[in-house]
This record gives sequence, structure tokens and C-alpha cells, in this order.
Amino acid sequence: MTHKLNSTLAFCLLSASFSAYALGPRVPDPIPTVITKGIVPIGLKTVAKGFVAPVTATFAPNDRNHLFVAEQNGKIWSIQVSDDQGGAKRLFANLGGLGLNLGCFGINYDERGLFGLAFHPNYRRNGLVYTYQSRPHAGSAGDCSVSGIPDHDNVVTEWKVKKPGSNKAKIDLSSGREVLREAHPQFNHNGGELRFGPDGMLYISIGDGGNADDQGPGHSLPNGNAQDLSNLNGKILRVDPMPGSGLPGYRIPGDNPFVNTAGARGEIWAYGFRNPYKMSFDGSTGKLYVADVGQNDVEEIDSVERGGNYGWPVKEGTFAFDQNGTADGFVTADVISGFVDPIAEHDHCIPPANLVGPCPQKEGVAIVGGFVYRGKAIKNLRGLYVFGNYSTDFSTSDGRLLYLDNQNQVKEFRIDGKARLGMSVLDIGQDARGELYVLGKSGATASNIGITDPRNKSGAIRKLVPHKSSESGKGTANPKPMNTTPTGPY
Ligand SMILES: [Ca+2]
Ligand SMILES: [Ca+2]
Ligand SMILES: [Ca+2]
Repeated sequence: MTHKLNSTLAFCLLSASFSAYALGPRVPDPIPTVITKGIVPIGLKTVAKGFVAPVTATFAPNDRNHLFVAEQNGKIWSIQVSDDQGGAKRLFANLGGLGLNLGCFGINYDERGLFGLAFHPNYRRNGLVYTYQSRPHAGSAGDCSVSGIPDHDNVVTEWKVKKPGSNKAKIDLSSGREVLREAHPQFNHNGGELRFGPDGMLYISIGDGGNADDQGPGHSLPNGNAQDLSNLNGKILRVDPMPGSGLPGYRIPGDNPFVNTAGARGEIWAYGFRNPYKMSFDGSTGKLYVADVGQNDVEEIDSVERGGNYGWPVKEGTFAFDQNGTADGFVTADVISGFVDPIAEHDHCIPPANLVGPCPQKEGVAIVGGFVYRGKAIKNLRGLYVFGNYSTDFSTSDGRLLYLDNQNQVKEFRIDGKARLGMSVLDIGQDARGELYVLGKSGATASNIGITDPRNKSGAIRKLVPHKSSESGKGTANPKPMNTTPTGPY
């Protein structure tokens, strides 16, 4: 049964409590179309390995020779990517856990740690770099349970780098200046992406506060944190970090959408997100893309505009999401309007014939956002959004490398010599040439997901390179440097 809601009613429900509305039954297979391999073939070249949990890879402005890789445990590496002899890695900083013991539930799984890394657009001159890292809340290290609320703080810190641009560049660990601090209710859904936009402002992604369904201790009633403009959870923030100032903090730009809204946090740029783990600006168009990790059914990619409400937890993808009813935790066929729907989505379920009960096969359990490809090496990938999915199941390392075709349909890459990617996907990284990398690790088992297990150093950085027999005819070697200055990426 489909309950048709017009936008006016949906708005009224939001003003009161939409969760009181009786939704229809769960849709077992929300998107019947199965993800298939597309027409774009690529090769993968391992650039560096031996990491525990590489979660972010980015570049410093105007530095084509290095990729900077952050690990969840607080280490940041500078990796040589300039030529075929590349891959040498050097410690750029070890921020450490700063009081948090990573690894929850005895399975070494955690969503806390170091996640965001962004170089200031004028890094070459001012040597400033920013991190997003979980730290103890009021001295308490957190225990991954709800016994302590908040579990931890997420802190954006500005650091000064000694000798920026040189081969000896290193973060001065005594230079940290706290920019922003968010008291995070539970251990999970931290978001954690940092990006400077084409406007020079710092954009920060923060998840809904954790737990599930945006409900429970530390979550706003009746509609969840993501719909509550009085807190920072489930939001994309936009701030001016006041680079290099001696003062702590940041400035809220006067043209942010909610600076004049009573009770709303002025830092908010867009809202209604569950766990916007990754986001990026298109280096050509300046558009902001956010990939929002879903609860149990639908993963989505959003084109994010100023002030937009992206739906969670009223919607997951284009579907109605049930917080409390008969479909608790899952999506229904009810139609709800009044929110910004994603530009693309995929679901978790690949149903067997005669599906009874939960869907046992998985398309992918958690989306990992990436970039619109603006590099030069892979010609038929230009202008397409490249992303990934963590794994087809949380207990295996079966990640997927995906892209949106020119109809915004989700497709899987054909990878030279591989039927499957063979690792969990933790990030898609980008270098100063606009070339892309997939970061991940293997070795997950049902009893040890192992993301933060220091004994498992299977983490690797693999570069997307032209398919062996692609039109470039240059094989899988690194492409020659571009002669032109890239327009971004930011
Ligand atoms: Ca499906
Ligand atoms: Ca959404
Ligand atoms: Ca619920």
C-alpha cells in the first residue's frame, strides 16, 4: 500500500512529528535494478602499502609530487607519487589517538579517530593544514557504549607545517590551534570530511550523532538530530577558520543560510544527513557532492546546495524511512516530498528467488564518496563521479569500486585482472593532477572487522590507471605530468 503525501502535509508533519505518521510495510528490495559492470575499464596500480587504516588521501596545493594519507590511528604520511619510482612514504605527522583507545566491541571496529585532512589554499605561503579528529570529551575516553553521553568530541585543529612544499615538510605538533569542537553523542556516525571550497571557506561534514535511526540517547526528539537546526549533528558546516589567527575558533560567514534563523546554528550549510562520511568539490564546476551512508537499505549521493534539507531520517535515498513503525529501521513505499532527493542511489539487497525474510545478498553496506574525475590519464572517465562501497558485507573485505555513468546510473568498474576489488574501501583519494586512488584494507572476518587492529597492516593505496589496452596506448605506467595548471580540485 502506498500512502501519498503531498508536500504541504509533509511540511506539517515535519513541524510536529512525522514519526507519528503510520507508514506502510517494509519494501524488501527497494531498487530492483542490480548494479552491473559498466563500459569503463581501468587498471589499478599499488602505490603504497603497509597501512593499518588509511581513511583519507589528499594533496597540498601546487604539490604534484606527493599524496598525503591520513590513517584513523592519527598518522599522516607523505607519499611520493611523481614518477614510476614513487611510493616512498615518509611520516608527515603522528597526531596519535590523543586519549582515545580505538577499537570497539572486541572486534577492533571503530568510527572514531582521524578522518579529515585539508590543506589551506595558501598552504605554500602560510603552511597551514587542518585535521578532523575524535578526542576525549571532558577527559573521558569513551567506551563505544551509551553509558557516557557524549562519547567523545570531534575536533577540527589548525596546524602549522615546517618547510611546506619541501621534502622535509612536517607538522609542528606544538602549533595546534583548536578551530571547532563538536560533542558527539555516540561512537559512530562522525562524518569527518574537511574540504576548502572554491569560496575559500572550510566545509565540515558531521554525522547524526550515532546509534541507529537517528534515535536514542543524545538524539533530538521527535525528528532526530539531522532535522534539528539547533545542533551540528547530521549537517554540512561552512566556516571561516580565520587562518593563522592567534585566537581559537572560527567565524561564521554572513551569507550562511541560517544565520538569521532563531534557534538555528549559523555554521550549518545543509542538513538532513545520516553519516556524510565523504564529500568533495568538483574541481571544474565547484559543485559540492556528498555521499551519505544509509541505515539498512539505501546509499545515496547528493548534490548539495546552500540551505538544502537532504531528508534523513524522514527519508533514506528517495524512499520514506520508518523510525518507529512496522518497518522500523527500513524504507517503505510511501511517497514523501519536500526534501532534496539524491542525484543517485543504490540499495543493499540483491534478492534470491522467492525471498523470505531478510535479504541475504548485499550490493554494498556503506557508500564511500569520491570525486568527479578531472584527471587526464583515463580519457573515458572524464566528468564522471567515481566512488566506492565499503564492502558487500561487514564481515568480509569485499569492497566495490563504482562510478556514475552519464545517466547517473551506478556502475561497477571493470578492473584489469580482477573479478572483485579484494579489499574493503575506506576512501577515494585525489592528487594534484586530479588522478584518483582507492584506499582500503583486507583481512576482515566475522569475528574481527579489524579496521583499527594494529596487527593488520594490509592497508594499501591503489591508483586508478588506464586499462591495459585502452585508447591511450601507453600501458599502465603513470601518465606524464600535465602541462596545464588544473582548475582545482579544491
Ligand atoms: Ca536491490
Ligand atoms: Ca537523503
Ligand atoms: Ca527505530
